[in-house]
Order: sequence, then structure tokens, then C-alpha cells
Amino acid sequence: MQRLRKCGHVSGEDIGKDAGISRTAIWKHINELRRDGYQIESSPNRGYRLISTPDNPFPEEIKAGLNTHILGQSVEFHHEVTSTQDIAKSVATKGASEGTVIIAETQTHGRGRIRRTWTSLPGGIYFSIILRPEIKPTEALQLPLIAGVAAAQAIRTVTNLRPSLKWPNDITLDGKKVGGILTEMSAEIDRLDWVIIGIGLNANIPKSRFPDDVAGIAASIGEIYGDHVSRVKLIQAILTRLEILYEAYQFSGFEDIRQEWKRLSNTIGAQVTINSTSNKISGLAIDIDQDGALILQKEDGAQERIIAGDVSLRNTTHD
Ligand code: BT5
Repeated sequence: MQRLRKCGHVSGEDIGKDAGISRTAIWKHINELRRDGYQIESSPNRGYRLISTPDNPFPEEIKAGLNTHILGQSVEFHHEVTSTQDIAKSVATKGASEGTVIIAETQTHGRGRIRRTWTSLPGGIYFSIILRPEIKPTEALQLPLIAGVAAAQAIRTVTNLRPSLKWPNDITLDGKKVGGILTEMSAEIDRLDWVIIGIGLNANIPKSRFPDDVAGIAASIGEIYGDHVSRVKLIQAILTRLEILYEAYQFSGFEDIRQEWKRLSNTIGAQVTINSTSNKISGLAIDIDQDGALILQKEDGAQERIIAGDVSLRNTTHD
């Protein structure tokens, strides 16, 4: 594949010599690539030529031109999984290195927080990243915010659209949810073993395909962009941004990212209602603190620190 990517025409014989395999084996491999969506021309005299690559998030595609040195050094792709979080957890438990990425074309049991369903139709982006940060478990709330900033910046780089972040883990465009982040971890009392950041983005999913319960709140990046959005480019851009932010975070802490999150957020300064499993409170979202918790000013003026829940924005179009 690398030979095909680099050269114009390359003969079966040359590829065979390089890879130490027969011309028949190469022919079979070329046909497999064609089945995966690679357009490869073949001519009897000149050999094979790569015409176009598919926009499937195959490891080959993600890694081609990816300038990271931790995230995405190891990439696993599956056509269908229960949840990329499940696979990532299983490989993290077996010692997979930091930065390992598990990607799937679809998920049968994609999940959100508190085991809610994440609709994972073909054309979307579903991936999980294994991190092993040297932070305290209490700081883990910062990680989905860091991933949110990376995703928002990446969407902007690839499409020029300007997504907003809704605390704690939604990525929105035009007030609709286009992506979500799920953080799961394994921790001891004072240290984290691994953290898995799961990112789901509605890249190219026609609105008509969303199930009824999601259709009213969700949107697809491609539809807002008005064109097909490259999933490969988006994933590469997220890995690149996330690595930069993650390294800065490990080196100098959360403060700069906290400020950037606030700039990208549609939550701070808004009247909100927070639904959690145990209660519902309303007020003005005034800040996120050093741990990533949301600071709410209630009507009586008292402040409350929120560490989990669903935010709905009141009196705005950003709900
Ligand atoms: C999230 O949870 O937003 C986190 C979603 C994380 C998904 C990724 S995909 C890769 C990795 N593998 C997984 O299994 N998960 C991660 P939460 O804030 O709890 O939001 C869930 C709610 O969002 C649902 O209850 C629906 O209301 C809504 N929802 C479900 N699917 C959606 C979609 N495709 N687009 C927009 N909203 C959706």
C-alpha cells in the first residue's frame, strides 16, 4: 500500500520483490483493497496505480500523514463492534500502550453516559483513545473537556464551522448535538491506571436516518457543512489537536485549556437547568473550576458546584 501511495505506477513484480510475496498474492491483496473502496487501476505494461482512497477510517488512512508521536501510533479498525469502549477497555487491561486508538464503522451498543444509547449509524465517527495520564482520579473530569476542545478545534480546521461546547461533553453546531464524549477509567484511590476517551461524531449521516428520539436534538456535521466531510481528516485532526493539548496539560496543567474551553462554550453565561439522576436545579452557569466542575449561581445567589448531570440551556436556541 505504501508503494502504491508513493509511486504513480508500480509493477506487481516490484511490489512482490519488496514484500517477498508472489504476484498472485499481490493480485489477491489488490482485489481486497478494491473491495474496501480503494480505486486501483491496473494496466498490463505499467502495473498498478492508486487512483483514490476511500474515506473509511482504516488504520492505513489514519496513519498516512499523521504527525503525532503518541496518539494513533497504534490504530485498530473494526467494521462492527458492540462499543469501541469495550474493545479499548479490553486491550487497555492487557497493557495496550498510551495513544492506542480503536475505531469502528458502526457500533451495535454505542453508549453515552450512564449507559444511555449512542446512535451509531454508518457514516459517523466512533473511536476510543487509551490514555494513561499521571493525574489524580479527581482530575479526570478535565479530560472530556480537553477532548471537547480538541474536537471543536478539529471540526473548525477541517470544515471552517465553529462548534460550541456544552458542559460537560456535548459538541454542538447550530444548537444541535453533533458529537459526544464519554470518559471511562480504571483507577485506584490516588492514581489512574487508564482512561478511555470515546468520541462519537455525526459526520455524514443524513438527518432522515436518525431515530425519532434523537432526530430532534441531533445534527450531522456534513449536512451543516453542506458537503461530505472527510472522516479520515477529522479523526487525524482530532488526534493531532488532542495530542498537543494533552502534552500541554501534562506539562503545565489545565488552566489554559480551561480558558479555551470557556471561549468555545455555549454554557457559561447561560441560564441553565441541570438534570442529574437525583435532582434538578436551575441557575446561571458562571464558570468551570480548576477540576472542570460547573459553577452554578442559583436564584438565591448561592453557588453550587456541579460534577455531573445534563445541562439544558434556557431562553436560548442552543438547547
Ligand atoms: C454522550 O453521552 O454524548 C457520549 C457519546 C459518546 C459516544 C462515543 S462513540 C465511541 C465511543 N464508544 C461508545 O460506545 N461511546 C463512545 P450523553 O451525554 O450521555 O448523551 C447521550 C444522549 O445523546 C442520548 O441519550 C441521546 O439523547 C443523544 N444521542 C444519542 N445518539 C446521538 C447521536 N448520534 N447524535 C446526537 N445525539 C445523540
